[in-house]
Amino acid sequence: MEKKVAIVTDSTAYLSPEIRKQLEIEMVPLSVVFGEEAFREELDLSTNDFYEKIATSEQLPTTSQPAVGDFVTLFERLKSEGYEQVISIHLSSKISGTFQTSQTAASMVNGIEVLGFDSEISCAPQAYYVLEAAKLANEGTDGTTIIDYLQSLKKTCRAYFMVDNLNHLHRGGRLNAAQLVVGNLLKIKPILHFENGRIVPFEKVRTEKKALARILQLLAEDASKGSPLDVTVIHANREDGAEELADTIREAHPSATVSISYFGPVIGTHLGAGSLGVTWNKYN
Ligand code: MYR
Repeated sequence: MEKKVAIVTDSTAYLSPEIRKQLEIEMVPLSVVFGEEAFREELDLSTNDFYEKIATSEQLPTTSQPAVGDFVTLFERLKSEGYEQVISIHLSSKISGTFQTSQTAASMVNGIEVLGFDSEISCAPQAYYVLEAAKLANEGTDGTTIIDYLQSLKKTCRAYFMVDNLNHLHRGGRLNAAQLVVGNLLKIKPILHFENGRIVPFEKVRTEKKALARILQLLAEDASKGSPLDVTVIHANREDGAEELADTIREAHPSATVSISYFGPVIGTHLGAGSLGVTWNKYN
């Protein structure tokens, strides 16, 4: 007998409410905190309002993971709706306690099996895992098979990003590279990526132009090996820059599908406005 499998993620996948509704994906929000006031991203604070607020506010925000009760309430509801399994897909457990909190909640709810998936990343690549999982769940695939498939996809995931100012990542304690603090003073624009769930410098580059050129070179290398290119450009309040980059990629790779996504409030707090990222999957 097929099991009814629910798909849960958190807000940092930045999947639109329309797509979530269409594919029956549940979302648990993280929050940004200004002083004493917490705002759940998307629900209490839109991405545009967030970037406007940080541009004008003296106070720098921090972020917080969902409360365990948010997951307990959701898992209880899913159980009452007849779901037997949940795939709970979250941002890297090395940069947020969200994954661990979902696991704690899972141990508090009986009668529904929660299978956690630590994406070891966030944003558009996390969304990719969520969409793949939703597709399989809608086809009636068992939860364990879905988790195995997602694990196998991990080695295909490529994601590089760059920030305008390293201070945000440093302040939030999410950068594993003490030497880059010096780099920042020298105005180095390192290309960053994830390694074992942590953010580390991929290469130190002196200008943004060079960093973008290098990312495009990495993309071209994968394309030349025959990877079907499904590329996402991600931006932090930098729509024009993202459009320009997307156009450059489309020109260089006419057969590629290129979409644009964004760094919402929680991730934007840690990266800062102006950040850009590029992600794709390498299948060979
Ligand atoms: C929390 O307070 O639990 C949330 C912490 C979020 C840290 C985010 C660090 C930056 C992640 C960049 C993702 C780029 C993906 C391509």
